[in-house]
Amino acid sequence: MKEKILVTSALPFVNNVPHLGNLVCVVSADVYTRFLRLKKTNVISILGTDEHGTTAEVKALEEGLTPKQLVDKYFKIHTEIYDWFECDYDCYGRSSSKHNHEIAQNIFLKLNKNGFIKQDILEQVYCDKCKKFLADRFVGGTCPHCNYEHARGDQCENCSKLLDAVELINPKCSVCGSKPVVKSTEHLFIDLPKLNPELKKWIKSTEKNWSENAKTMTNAWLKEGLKPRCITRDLKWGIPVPLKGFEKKVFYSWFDAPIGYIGITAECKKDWKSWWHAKDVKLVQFMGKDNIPFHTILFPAFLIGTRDNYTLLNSISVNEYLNYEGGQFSKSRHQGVFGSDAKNIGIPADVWRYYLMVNRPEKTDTHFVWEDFQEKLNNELVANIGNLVNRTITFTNRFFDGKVPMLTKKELNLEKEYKSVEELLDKIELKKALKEIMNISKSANQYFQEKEPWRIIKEDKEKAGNTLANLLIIARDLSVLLTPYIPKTGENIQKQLNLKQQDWSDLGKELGAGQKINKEELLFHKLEDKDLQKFKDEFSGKNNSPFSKLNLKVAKVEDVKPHPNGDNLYILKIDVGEKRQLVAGLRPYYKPEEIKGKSIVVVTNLQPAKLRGEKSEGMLLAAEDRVGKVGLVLANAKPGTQVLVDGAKPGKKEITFNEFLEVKLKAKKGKAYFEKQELKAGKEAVTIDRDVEGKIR
Ligand code: B3M
Ligand code: ZN
Repeated sequence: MKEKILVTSALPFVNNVPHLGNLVCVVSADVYTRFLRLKKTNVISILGTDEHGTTAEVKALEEGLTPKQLVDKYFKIHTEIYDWFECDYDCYGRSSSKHNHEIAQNIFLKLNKNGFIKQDILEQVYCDKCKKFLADRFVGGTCPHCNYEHARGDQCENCSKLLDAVELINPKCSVCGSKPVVKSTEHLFIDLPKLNPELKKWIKSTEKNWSENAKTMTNAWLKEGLKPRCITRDLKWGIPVPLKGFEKKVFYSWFDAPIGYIGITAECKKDWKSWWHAKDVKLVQFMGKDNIPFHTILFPAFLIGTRDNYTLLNSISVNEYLNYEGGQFSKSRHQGVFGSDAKNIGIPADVWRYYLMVNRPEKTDTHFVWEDFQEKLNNELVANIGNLVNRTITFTNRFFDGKVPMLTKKELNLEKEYKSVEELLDKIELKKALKEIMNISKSANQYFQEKEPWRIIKEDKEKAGNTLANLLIIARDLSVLLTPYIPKTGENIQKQLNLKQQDWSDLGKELGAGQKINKEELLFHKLEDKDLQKFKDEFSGKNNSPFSKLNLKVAKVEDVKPHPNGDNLYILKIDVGEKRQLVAGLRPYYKPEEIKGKSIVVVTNLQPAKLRGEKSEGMLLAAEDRVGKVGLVLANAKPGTQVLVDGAKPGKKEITFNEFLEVKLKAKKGKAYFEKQELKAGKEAVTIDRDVEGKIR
């Protein structure tokens, strides 16, 4: 029976925009799946988003959205990014789907019926002001071991001791700053000690297929001794627990997230059970190193405990971290390239994919470095692959009328090299395999140089033709070998060769002499130094806070009158260093005389708009609290004064309203802030003219 392979990529949290580091795992699983498809393997791949958990709730609070609105917003962003990165998954879905609700609840009920669920009291930190239990990362305080004042509920980054949030001295809610209390509540636990013997036996049977870091980390957890692990949470957003007395609780996101692989398969495949309840299926899982124990201990424990013969992990590929230019990726500091940035930079997805794989953090963390990125693009993609294919196609078009010349002697026999690439890919050695493929292309370039067809053509056309016939075969072979990594390039080479889709079995085969090929086309373009510098600056995170997208200025309100076609709208005439007109929805909150003569703050680089027929050249800033009270942002400075935060520069580009919304401004205690920085007009902080705390927009 032909082997069936089930490939999963860890499901990214869907409360942020994924950066290049987050894409390593997603692209790796896609590369491996594409390779298996080229070999006609019976394979399906699973990707999707991890949608529950405290982070989603807190991020939703920050963005003034419900958790559902938040995950819907970011699910769309993630989907667009994975599509753009050519990630072609067979099953793509969400851990919040109804399929996953049903399957997770079913697995829980089986675990409970089989005696692997225990009840116990859990002391948790509760915030009366936020009216919620706080997950570890949302509690801060002083570490009881080393007195470090900024320890988090789960770990002290100073002495790296694992903590329990209730141990913290002077604990503080990281959401609202107030002092939380400790509350005891009943929770449900998976009885890992009871499953330990079967787990250990299963791990012994399969860990030979695991990466070193997966074995090390799993055995460390086993050595420490498995304890019952809580799988319920006092949250509203999540999969409800189907057990009397626990209906108000939801599952811990690490319970329903790995089950999400099954839920997503069920969302997309009617025959999902033939993949997840099957002995003939090999499950290959890709993830970042921080996800290992959840995949090698927790998830298998859930499945083993059901006694339902679920498919268990067979081999695991774990990547270390990709960092950025010696630092971290940071959205708020606009440091590093995020998926949405890569889409807009104008460099094709294949180039990003190539860089992520040739620089894949397999044994240690690696860094994205712009100079290195430029070197890989210019000296490997352009100068090696691009150059070989371009001169082979161009030469054939120019000297052989675009027809494949006669092959009189096969001079490039690379079967051994192809076998080695296949073995490496079968072992998921993606980086090594890619380097071997690039060496094959290098040796073909050397063959081109040695054979000198441009000279030989003058004296022996047949001999030059044979050289080209050999090279055309290599160009096709490279298109197959590279397709898993840079699929659009593979497709393009086959288009230039005028070939239907090729697969692994075509490697080394002759091309029909006389077969017409197509016009040559450049595969890649160099990254020039000036662009390199521009990108380095743009994503450096220095003087580049997202705040610098905005161009805020002080404006004096010279006239206010009701908008003829908008009950809530005023038309304002302002002096912002130049005369402008604004339309503002302030009528429910202010009388005209309360605005006229005031110095307000205006977003001057917002795309101009027409509101009910009246032009609006910018937008004034006002704070709004959770009960809808509104307060104008005011400045004590002359019209045209820039309003900035320390270290930021005024934005030059015109921005959309959505881009403005990405810069989170808020009003607190009568002042305006971006992150923790005060907005200032000149030296003086701007103020909020009423007692309003909340988002500014
Ligand atoms: N979302 C952690 C992460 O994004 C988690 C993976 C779940 S895989 C089931 O790194
Ligand atoms: Zn709080």
